[in-house]
Amino acid sequence: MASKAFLMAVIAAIAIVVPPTSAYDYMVGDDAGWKLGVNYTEWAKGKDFRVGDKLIFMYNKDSHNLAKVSGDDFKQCVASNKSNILNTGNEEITLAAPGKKWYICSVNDHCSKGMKLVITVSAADGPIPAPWPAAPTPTTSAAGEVSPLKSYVWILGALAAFKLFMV
Ligand SMILES: *[C@@H]1O[C@H](CO)[C@@H](O)[C@H](O)[C@H]1NC(C)=O
Ligand SMILES: *[C@@H]1O[C@H](CO)[C@@H](O)[C@H](O)[C@H]1NC(C)=O
Ligand SMILES: [Cu+2]
Repeated sequence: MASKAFLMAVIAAIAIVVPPTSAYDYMVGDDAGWKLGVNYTEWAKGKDFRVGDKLIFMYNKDSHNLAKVSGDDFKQCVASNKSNILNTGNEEITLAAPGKKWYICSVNDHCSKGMKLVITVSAADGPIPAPWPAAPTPTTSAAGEVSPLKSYVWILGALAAFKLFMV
């Protein structure tokens, strides 16, 4: 029973600590932005792209552009659909659907020199569904009354779990 109460306390603590998941903005290339000389495969490594997240491409628009391309175009480093070429110098692209996404700079041979990015987008994190779990029904004392001590112990457990979670 004690372990069940502890588990409930942990769940309660998680419900408090974990904020609703929110979309994340990725500055492509971090401080370097979108340019020659950055390894965007390395940059993308280990990142968990989700639907709703944003990719921000910052670049010198006189030297570069940004084209969303197909997997085939990506391999060949061409942007065959010219209407998918952007050139404002600051593109914010919201990842709208799961799957692979391919981006290149189609200026000269920049793509083959490394201005190319492929990412895999996963479904959005769902919101945390369960709010507060019901406190475990305190066992009644011999007198048939709820022991205030037991409620106190449960709160302490929740606080302890909270601290553990924060470490
Ligand atoms: C870029 O980084 C990836 C992953 O770390 C690596 O496999 C690849 O060889 C690098 N490319 C270049 C051109 O350095
Ligand atoms: C080119 O891209 C535009 C905009 O995304 C799209 O509407 C159009 O169908 C595409 N054309 C071809 C030939 O794929
Ligand atoms: Cu370029």
